[in-house]
Amino acid sequence: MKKILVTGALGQIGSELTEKLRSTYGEDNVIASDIRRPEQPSGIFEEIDVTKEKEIYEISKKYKVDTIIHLAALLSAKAEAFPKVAWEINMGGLVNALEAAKELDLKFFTPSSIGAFGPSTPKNNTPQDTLQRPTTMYGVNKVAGEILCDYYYSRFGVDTRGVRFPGLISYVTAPGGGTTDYAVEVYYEALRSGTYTSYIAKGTHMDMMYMPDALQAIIQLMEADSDRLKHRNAFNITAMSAAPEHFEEAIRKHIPDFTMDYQVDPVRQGIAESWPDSINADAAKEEWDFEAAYDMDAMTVDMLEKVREKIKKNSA
Ligand code: VAH
Repeated sequence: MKKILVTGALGQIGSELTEKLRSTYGEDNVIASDIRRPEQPSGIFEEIDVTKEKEIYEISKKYKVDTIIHLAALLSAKAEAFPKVAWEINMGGLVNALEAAKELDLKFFTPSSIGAFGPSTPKNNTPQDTLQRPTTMYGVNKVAGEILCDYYYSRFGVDTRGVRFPGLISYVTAPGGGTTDYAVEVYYEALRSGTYTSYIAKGTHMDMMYMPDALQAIIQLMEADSDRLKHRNAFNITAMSAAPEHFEEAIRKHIPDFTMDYQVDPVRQGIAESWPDSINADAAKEEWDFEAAYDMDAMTVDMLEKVREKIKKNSA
């Protein structure tokens, strides 16, 4: 990768990935884009509506990028609330991005998710290759997206690559409209009020990962030797399988009086229960040497420190 266009650059992943890519590949080699211009863009920024057919193509051509990292999407809970809008953005946007990559011969990354699995998928140690019959619009978008990216690889030779992200925990930009957002909120509330009411029930396991590992995974996969890849779209990756009480336990090691209670949101609980409890990530290790660096305790130390700083600066 030398010159990269990031769509969805203002989102939870995009905001941190853009900075990481700029420090890795050079400030002027990363073009950030999103549906709206931020007040103070931190570098080259272009407004792109990914549902408009030619906008990704035009900007990719204007800056002569060699890679598109396509992150613009609605997450699971918002997609369940607005399924048709989700289809237009998540699938319409993806086709437009893939067409630009095909026309301009660009490398291509877009994330899938553990949401690409459904209730009939093996729940524990979910295999890389298995039954995928998701029961959410987000999951339908993700599994369709995986197959579409494989099609653009096999039919048109586009170098498409992707990972199935678990729930991502970060402190820079809050996630919006996800099922796993509780795993971010809990750190803020632990520091602000000392208590958190989880909308996901005790004992509900989902795979999770700290954002630094997610960013490393994207760069490592995109730089991996293409000949080693037996899979492309998309690799299972994970750092931990966790339920709300595991966050409570880890936070209590630093804030002993922290308490968690539960007020389950049936919609997001239903989505969570349709996903795996734990996934098998052997293929990512075997084919491009990926291993997460942060476990629950290491993530919690860093998250509490960073969120404390944000609250102190009153920017949280
Ligand atoms: C969501 N954070 O909750 C996303 C992610 C696995 C979860 O796809 O929708």
